[in-house]
Amino acid sequence: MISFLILVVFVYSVCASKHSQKFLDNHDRPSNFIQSSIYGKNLEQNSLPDPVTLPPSYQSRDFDQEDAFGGIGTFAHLPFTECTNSANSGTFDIGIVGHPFDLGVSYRPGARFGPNGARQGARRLSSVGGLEYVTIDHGVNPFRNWATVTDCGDISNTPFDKLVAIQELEHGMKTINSMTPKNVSAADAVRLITIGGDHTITLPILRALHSTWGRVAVLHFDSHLDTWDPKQLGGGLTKHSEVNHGTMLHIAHEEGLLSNHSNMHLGSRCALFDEHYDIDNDIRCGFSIIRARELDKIGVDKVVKKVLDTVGDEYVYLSVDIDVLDPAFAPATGTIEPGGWTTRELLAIINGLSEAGLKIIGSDVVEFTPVYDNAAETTGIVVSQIIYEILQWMVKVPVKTPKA
Ligand SMILES: *[C@@H]1O[C@H](CO)[C@@H](O)[C@H](O)[C@H]1NC(C)=O
Ligand SMILES: *[C@@H]1O[C@H](CO)[C@@H](O)[C@H](O)[C@H]1NC(C)=O
Ligand SMILES: [Mn+2]
Repeated sequence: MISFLILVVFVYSVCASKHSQKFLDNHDRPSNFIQSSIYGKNLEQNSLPDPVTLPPSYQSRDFDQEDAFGGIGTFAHLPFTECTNSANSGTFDIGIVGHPFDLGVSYRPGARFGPNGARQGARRLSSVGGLEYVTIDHGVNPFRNWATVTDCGDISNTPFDKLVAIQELEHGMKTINSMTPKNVSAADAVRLITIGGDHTITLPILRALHSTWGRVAVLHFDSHLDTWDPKQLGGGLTKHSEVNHGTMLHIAHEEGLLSNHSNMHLGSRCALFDEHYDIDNDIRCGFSIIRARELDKIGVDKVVKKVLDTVGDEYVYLSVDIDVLDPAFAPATGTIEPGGWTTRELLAIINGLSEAGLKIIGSDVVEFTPVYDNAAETTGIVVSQIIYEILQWMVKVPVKTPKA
């Protein structure tokens, strides 16, 4: 085989040198590869088009942050704002905030890289010219409506101590939450969409938002309940072990952060540790449940109606654990449960809640763990699309605080 290859190379080089000799003899030396190739033989010398002179709008695009391949990788190419800096108060209405934290997981780790994974998944979204300029479903460009939307970057937190990290996240969220919105005629508080991070982060977020909004109805899209008694899930050992991504809603209830009766789990399909205790405790925490399998029987509209009937005009905090989706649609997560909703179903339910005008005051999308994603970035793109849908909701429904 090798000697055959050597022979081929030898014959080829002899022929090639003969050819170039011929060109030289004819004073017809090829000046580029195309002319010397067999395809170039038939090309008229003057048939190639002149280089195009770029119009001025293109010449100024050297560093176009809004271009799909320009600038630096913020969420949907949004401008970056240091949202914790009081000098930036009054410059934005809605912020996308990353929480790179995963010290609270019980199974696969790595969600601390979720915020940047979601930004990668959001490259195709853009405020101008991108795929989502105005969608056929919304007819609104949420990046160019009454609200100024920005990427706040990630909140620093230590990877060495879970409880300290949670305090850092709460402090960061409180600081951003205290900023004055830009469009004060539409809203009297900024609103934030947080990218996790494991689900523990919902606890510091709810703590940070409480002084602004009071008790909120949590709409919790998740395959699991996450109201587990800390004594049961990881608890009884140290304080550190009690605060984790399966207990944070229990703790939020104990701290008086949740609505008394209007919280809901949507898409549940988990195993229970104790059938009776877990459900009783969940009801005590103010939750009702729409299981994943109920959707097939009652449909999207009935799910939306049940939520409206439960929540009424209470303030809504939306928490989306990406494991609410079937692993076919979102494989890259920590605690996978087969048998979940499709992306279309989830987006349609969120859209239904938005159309109904539910008062959304904040949101998170959590448990995206990029290291388990595939080459097609399936999960990262889905996470970015869910955030886009939530953004549509926040733009559609401006909300005033109880003080207003
Ligand atoms: C502020 O928001 C209102 C809608 O609530 C809108 O009518 C108005 O144009 C916005 N102002 C600016 C400067 O975008
Ligand atoms: C919710 O429960 C708390 C504690 O029992 C109580 O103080 C509060 O008044 C209740 N809120 C409403 C709106 O019922
Ligand atoms: Mn969860």
